[in-house]
Amino acid sequence: MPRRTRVAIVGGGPAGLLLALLLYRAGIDCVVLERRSRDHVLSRIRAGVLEQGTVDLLRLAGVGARMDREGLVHEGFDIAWRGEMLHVDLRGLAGGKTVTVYGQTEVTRDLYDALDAAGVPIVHGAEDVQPQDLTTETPFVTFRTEDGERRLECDFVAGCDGFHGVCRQAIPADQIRIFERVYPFGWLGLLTRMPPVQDELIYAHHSRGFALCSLRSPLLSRYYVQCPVGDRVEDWSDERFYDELQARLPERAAAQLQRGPSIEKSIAPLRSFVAEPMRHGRLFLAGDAAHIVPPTGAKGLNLAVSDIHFLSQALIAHFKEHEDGLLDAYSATALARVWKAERFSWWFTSMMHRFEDDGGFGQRIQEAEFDYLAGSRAAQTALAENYVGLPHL
Ligand code: FAS
Ligand code: PHB
Repeated sequence: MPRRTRVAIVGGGPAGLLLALLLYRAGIDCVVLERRSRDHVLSRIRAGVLEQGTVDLLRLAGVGARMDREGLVHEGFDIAWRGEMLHVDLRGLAGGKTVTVYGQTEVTRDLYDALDAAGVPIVHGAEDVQPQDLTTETPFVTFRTEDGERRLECDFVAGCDGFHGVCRQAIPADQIRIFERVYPFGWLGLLTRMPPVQDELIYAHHSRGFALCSLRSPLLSRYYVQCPVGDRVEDWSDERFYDELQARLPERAAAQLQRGPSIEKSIAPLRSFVAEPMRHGRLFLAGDAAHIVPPTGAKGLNLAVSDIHFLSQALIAHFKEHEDGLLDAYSATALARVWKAERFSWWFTSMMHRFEDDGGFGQRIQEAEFDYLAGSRAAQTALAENYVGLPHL
């Protein structure tokens, strides 16, 4: 592990790993500092839907081969409401664009494999990482491994350490502004080695709560049900989960459900969150370290990738062309796209979930949202173009 590098990347999730690979491809040294073990990082089950822009960037980074072989191109999805199914024709409505179903775990695995092959230093088990002297020309990062205290000198620090990371916390409170909305429910997710209800995703609105039928492959299904925010995984047996999922799906879809033992089950809280700006001196935030969206719009991972698209271009311009215009514009550029995805994720979440305290007015507004969507090509086009991902620029 070198004592000095160009970019110290804190966090070995998709954002940090993709940045490391893009910088390596541009001949720029970097080091990834990851708190957890690789097995732990790869044991997480998270996002499942990749926007076209994400697919394109992963190919550009040289990690698209397995995704192209195993990923499932989806041309549309269904919205279930009052027992009906509204098909959203992504390809037809969003100018031929589609999404690819390929799990974040697989994206992360592909990135790790490519970085190992490239010999990019990745430190797992990096404890007590502390970015320091961020507003000077000589920032550095201290951390601890089993070999003892370490110090990494660098030109820049990329804060890719997720919502619970340390990089955002390293910004003085009077230099950062937080925007947040916490939803009064969570998503209970279940993974099972069974064929899915159908080959396209189903987003279901129901008086009992939201449900989502997704997949990772034709023999690996991923399901979610909205659950009370205080619930624990141990409160939900597989049987209770499947009973609730079936109760929230239209009969035709429910009849297709094949119940299998859960191989993963977890509850994710839902929030909308943005930290502004995404830069402090020589620290640049990217991905969940800077923003969180409710997973309804399948934007979290894709936003992390678009941040890295902007940040990698800016860092390459700095080191290769001695140009800092992109670096100086990074926060504003990234936030412009982040807020559009925050809006879409909030809107789709507000429409599809059961809000107990909304009273009659909130439920009537949800009904009107769906009726307008079902009757308007313009409304469906707006939904489709946001779902496939707005242009990076
Ligand atoms: P990540 O959180 O993935 O990675 C950050 C990395 O930094 C982690 O490996 C962490 O161990 C490490 N780290 C943290 N603190 C550190 C420290 N102090 N020092 C060193 N390393 C540190 N998005 C969707 O689109 N669809 C979904 O269904 C979906 N489900 C999700 C479920 C859960 C439980 C969570 C938490 C997120 C989910 N997301 C989903 C969003 C998710 O996919 C994120 O958007 C994505 O992981 C963002 O990637 P990163 O920004 O790299 O952050
Ligand atoms: C998933 O497959 O995990 C998934 C798909 C679509 C979403 C959220 C999660 O909106």
